[in-house]
Amino acid sequence: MYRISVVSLLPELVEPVSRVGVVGRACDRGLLSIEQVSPRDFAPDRRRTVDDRPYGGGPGMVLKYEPLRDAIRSARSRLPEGSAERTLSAQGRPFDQELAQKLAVGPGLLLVAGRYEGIDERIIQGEVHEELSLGDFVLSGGELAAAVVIDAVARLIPGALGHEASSQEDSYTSGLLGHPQYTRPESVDDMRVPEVLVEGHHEAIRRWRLKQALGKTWLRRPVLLESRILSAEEQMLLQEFIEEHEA
Ligand code: 9D3
Repeated sequence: MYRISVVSLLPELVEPVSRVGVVGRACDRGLLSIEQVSPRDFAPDRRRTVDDRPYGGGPGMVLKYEPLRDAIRSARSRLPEGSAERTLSAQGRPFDQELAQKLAVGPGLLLVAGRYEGIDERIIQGEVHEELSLGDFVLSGGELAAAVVIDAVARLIPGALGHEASSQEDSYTSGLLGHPQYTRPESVDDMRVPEVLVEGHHEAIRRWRLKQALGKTWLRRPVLLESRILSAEEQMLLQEFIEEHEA
């Protein structure tokens, strides 16, 4: 069983992912367990203080060292040896599918979500060294980012997607944006499903989908194509797409 522990001040924000959908089912099937630990339960004072004013001044508050350290150590003590550990912060290295795949190897994952202006830097120095970000936009805290990481990792745990689907994309579409999808009806509001999909020739469909995936990636995320070696067939399909696009 893959074990995840989340240290955060707002477990209510993370919890829904562990109850529904792919992640919820993985928990129900006993493939995954998700535990929540709050630094508030480790604050020694009557008011259960977890934040304080930043040294050097400035707006907002900073998550205090000791309650966060103790919550992290408590969570760590109940995770398997060799579990990965990450904090979620706007200053982190960008999270991507390659890291999701590494984390999914297991045996467990400790996620620390910040709040307010951030966490005391000594937590990163002394406890959880690696920081992850979801990208260049500002969230109010790390909890939703932790939920995103849990979703991306959990669906890669063997068995989590059930028998019907595979998390291992076909190798030839990995690193590309998805191709367009259609379902019934064949015609609606004067828009038709592309004929090639209706005709049902598997090889023609495979080529059409690959061409659309390459073309959409070229249009929207050209950098993704730079780090990918294109086969002769892919180069030809992309060339066709570009010519049709420019026409
Ligand atoms: C507006 C405050 N910012 C000043 C430059 C710093 C800042 C502090 C705390 C920005 C964001 C946050 C809270 N964000 C996260 O904890 C976070 C996050 C994010 O904001 N964007 C993308 N990924 C992540 S992961 C955690």
